[in-house]
Amino acid sequence: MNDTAHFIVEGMSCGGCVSKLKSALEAVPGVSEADIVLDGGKVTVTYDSAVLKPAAITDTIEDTGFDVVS
Ligand SMILES: [Cu+2]
Repeated sequence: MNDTAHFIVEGMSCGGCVSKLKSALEAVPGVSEADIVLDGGKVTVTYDSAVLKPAAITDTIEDTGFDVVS
């Protein structure tokens, strides 16, 4: 079932960071879409909760080099 998770992420400074994180998130099995707003570091991820836990999304964000604030 599709679920949506919201994160505030620090460390993105330009469009390159946004596309890097978007591609990393959308490459995770179970993630269907990642919407990222650079201003404020707002990240919204649509994912299948039967496949993936939100903690795995947090790990992906941190592994890509950014900090999850909340
Ligand atoms: Cu950048």
